[in-house]
Amino acid sequence: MNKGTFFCIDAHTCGNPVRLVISGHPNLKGETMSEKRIHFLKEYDWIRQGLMFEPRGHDMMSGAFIYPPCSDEADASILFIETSGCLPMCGHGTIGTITAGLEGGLLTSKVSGKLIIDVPAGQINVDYQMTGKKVDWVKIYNIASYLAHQDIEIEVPELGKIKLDIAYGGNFYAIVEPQENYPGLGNFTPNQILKFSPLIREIAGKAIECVHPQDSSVNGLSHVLWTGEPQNANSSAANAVFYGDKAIDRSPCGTGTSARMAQLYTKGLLKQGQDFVHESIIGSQFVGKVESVTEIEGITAIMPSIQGWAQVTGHNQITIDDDDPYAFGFQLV
Ligand code: PYC
Repeated sequence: MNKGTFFCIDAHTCGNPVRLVISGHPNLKGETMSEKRIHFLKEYDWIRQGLMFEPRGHDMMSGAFIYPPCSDEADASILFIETSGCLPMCGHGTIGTITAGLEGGLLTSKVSGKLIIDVPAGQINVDYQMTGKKVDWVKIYNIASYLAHQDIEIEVPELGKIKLDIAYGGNFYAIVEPQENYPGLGNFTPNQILKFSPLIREIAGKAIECVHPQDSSVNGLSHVLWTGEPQNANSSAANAVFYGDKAIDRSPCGTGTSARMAQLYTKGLLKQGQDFVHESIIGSQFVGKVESVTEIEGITAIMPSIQGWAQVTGHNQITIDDDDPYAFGFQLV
């Protein structure tokens, strides 16, 4: 029996996939996107699994649904889906969704070049530029981001002692900078990132509690951000973000860039208003900036922006039929 047919626009943001689902939206209960996200996870997670996992998706697959706005001032809402669940916020996902949504005529703004979007982590403002029917770039004014924990020391099997910070940029990130047992991105292979990231996430996640002070449904250390020297002369820094079970972000990672800027700003290593050109593992770039400074429940936080681009790669009609033994996908972990 056919469980659902989903029309999708496939795109990538600076190299990382975004599958914008444009039909087959379940009716979600809740006043906010945070509540709707919980309802989706409880009742409709099969849709995420079917569209993100193999054989219809893959380890890096990430996507979104556009919903009507939850608040009077917003133009639309976004629900993010990916292999590990529904992220509260996803930067590359937003840039890809806005690009595909505008080019596909699914999003219209009240003010040209500007959008207000409700996401599970809160509300974001977006600027964009179009030439004809193509979106040139998208700039996200992300939610408040902050350095949550500093100088955590853990013992990682086969790697040894690792020191890390934990910062929030829409998801919680363990940030690993070059040190005695980590030589930096240039001398660490993708296989090493895939091997050691789940260990770091598990060990640090057990040792340190990560809960957003204003929304306890946003919790848990989910991502690991490895830093190093950039390849491009005009980049400020490089990073590789591990997410899900086997994924390394091919984009510079929007929430990761926000978390990294919060860490650097709080440590006095980045100034408000300064461009922070962040490079991914494949050399693609986002331009980040600390737009202003605020606080969350007494903790210093930044209001970051991230600018990047996306490209539509195709249109897809995906069916999920429960006659298929792999209707709801599988993962090789
Ligand atoms: O761009 O925020 C991001 C992101 C999160 C996971 C993968 N990309």
